[in-house]
Amino acid sequence: MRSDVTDPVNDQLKAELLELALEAAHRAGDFLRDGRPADLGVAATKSSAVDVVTEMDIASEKLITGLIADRRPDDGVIGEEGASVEGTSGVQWVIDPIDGTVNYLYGLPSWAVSIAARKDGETLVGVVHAPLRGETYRAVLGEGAQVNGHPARVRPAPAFGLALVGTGFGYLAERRARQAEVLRRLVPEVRDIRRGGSAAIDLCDVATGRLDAYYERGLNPWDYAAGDLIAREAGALTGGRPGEPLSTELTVAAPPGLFEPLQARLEDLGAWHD
Ligand code: LIP
Repeated sequence: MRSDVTDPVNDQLKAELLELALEAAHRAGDFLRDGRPADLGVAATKSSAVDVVTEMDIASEKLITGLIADRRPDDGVIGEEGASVEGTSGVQWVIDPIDGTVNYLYGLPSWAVSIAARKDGETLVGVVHAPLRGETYRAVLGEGAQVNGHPARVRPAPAFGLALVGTGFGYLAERRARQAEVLRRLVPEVRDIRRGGSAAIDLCDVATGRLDAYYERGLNPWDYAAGDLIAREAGALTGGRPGEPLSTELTVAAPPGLFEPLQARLEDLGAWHD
């Protein structure tokens, strides 16, 4: 169904999914903000010694998935900390209970709860809640993007050399070395680089014009699912390599006019491979 065609059933579903995503994100965000232990430590590691999980990541995902199971028991779920439910409704929730975990561990403010709902593989609803920013970003497919209830729009594309570009680095040292090499070539060609530590927030910063562009290799669906929709509904183009959708291989987001040259330059620099 084209997103610009009115479909009362789909509209009702999108409204229900948005309401649940907002409630879950705010409840998890309040828990994470107010309940962060002063002595928070690393509960476990994943792909490397610096790919960390805290007790709060696990508890946040449990809170979110419990609410979804209670309200929509037939939906599927995937979450960064292991949530995996097949579901039968065709709706799948994609959850990052803390995007920016290392920031959260260190007490830095740039972290968020990221929740997306997909139907038959298409993202219908995305919510990114950043408690320490006091901001909640949301989008519904075909209905625009908002930050704290106000319309979110990308900044008009600047010349390539005036672009403020966000990026990030993976948890494996070999990949970080390769990403630094790409960055070494790119940084003299743009205004400047920002590395915030949360892909979801970086994508929302593109959506609100706080970044001109963002790219990163190695993200997982839970990192980008909600922020991708928010950025697109705010006027950005998103993708991976030329002609490809965004993926773990490469995520690129920017307004038209900047997206194309940045995507081409990243292709030239081999930003899509280790
Ligand atoms: C993080 C991403 C960030 C990336 C980090 C990490 P996490 O997700 O949001 O953009 O650079 O390496 O993957 O692990 O905090 O959910």
